Amino acid sequence: MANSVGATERKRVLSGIQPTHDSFHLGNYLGALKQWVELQESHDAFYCVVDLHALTVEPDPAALRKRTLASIAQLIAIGIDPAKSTLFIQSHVPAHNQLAWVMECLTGFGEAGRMTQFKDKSQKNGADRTVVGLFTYPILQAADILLYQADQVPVGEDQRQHIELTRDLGQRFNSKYGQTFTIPEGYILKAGAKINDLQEPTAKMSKSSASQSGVIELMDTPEANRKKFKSAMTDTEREVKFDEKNKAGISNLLTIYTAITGSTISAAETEFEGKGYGDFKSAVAEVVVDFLTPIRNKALELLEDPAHLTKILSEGAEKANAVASKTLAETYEALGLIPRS
Ligand code: ATP
Ligand code: LTN
Repeated sequence: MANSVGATERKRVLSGIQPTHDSFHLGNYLGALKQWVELQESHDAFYCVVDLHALTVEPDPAALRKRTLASIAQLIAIGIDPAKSTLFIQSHVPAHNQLAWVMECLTGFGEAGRMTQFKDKSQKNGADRTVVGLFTYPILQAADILLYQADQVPVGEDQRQHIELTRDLGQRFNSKYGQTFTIPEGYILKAGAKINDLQEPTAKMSKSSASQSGVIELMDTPEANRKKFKSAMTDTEREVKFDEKNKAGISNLLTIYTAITGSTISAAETEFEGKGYGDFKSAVAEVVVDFLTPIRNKALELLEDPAHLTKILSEGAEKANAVASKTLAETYEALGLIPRS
């Protein structure tokens, strides 16, 4: 079994994704999830659906339940193999909340207030509608990572600051109370780390965008996704050329095209030399749709057998709990909390 043989020598990787929507999008996939799949071959991998983080956006219980299972199905459909990776739901491992409290007691108020994602989201919603959970969100994330002694954390560019906070908290704890946590590194690729919205190509593709017309969803129908590519925002020139500053839309499409096909930007520029934007957009749509269709079908098939998913999750929770409770016990011990006898 990949999980037991050599697990001790392999580096550990951990990542998480929120079940806040019915579908993941192409940005999630290219920025993070694609790397999750690759890393499970060489690393001892722990991947979780962070349902507790999703509580920061007022949940609808029925939707949360459905989206959590849909997230698991999509992760398996893109290639996360439960025989290779420990796949679990965050709330199945109580140590996440427990370590988060410890980390909250190590985090400065100003330090948490400097997190740009918190600043952006709280500014958007207004102070009265901002919950404290949004403020402590990155600290729960730090606990997710530190609990598993992760060496690497595959995420998109927007998570860099949260990984930095995780490192600071881990180092702070280790220097105050003795070596307890592995200090993780972000695993953030250059290509694909930021995929932009097709309609607003200077903003990141996001699950919580006001309009979904520029967001390519894994679970959307091929027709819907084709349409979104056809109406993607471009510019008034004619040349398919990578230039993020002046040609944000075309550059974003080139990034998507090369990330899916494995081609390079310059090869793609040559391929589409002399062709119009219409042809280019259709070509990008086709490679993406061809890639996503089997994923969508597989996820839909998995969702027809929820008992199978529940079994995978129960095994995942078992393995995750074993690792997490050990780290938590060491943390409590280092802090001087008396263990229950
Ligand atoms: P929201 O915008 O509502 O916060 P999201 O779409 O960013 O949601 P998350 O669940 O926060 O989705 O992110 C999951 C993973 O996908 C993270 O590792 C994040 O860095 C990555 N990611 C999200 N959006 C993009 C994007 N546009 N390009 C590249 N990576 C992304
Ligand atoms: N904030 C992350 C989700 C997340 C995460 C984690 C990522 C929660 N816990 C632990 C990596 C490791 C996001 O993607 N928005």
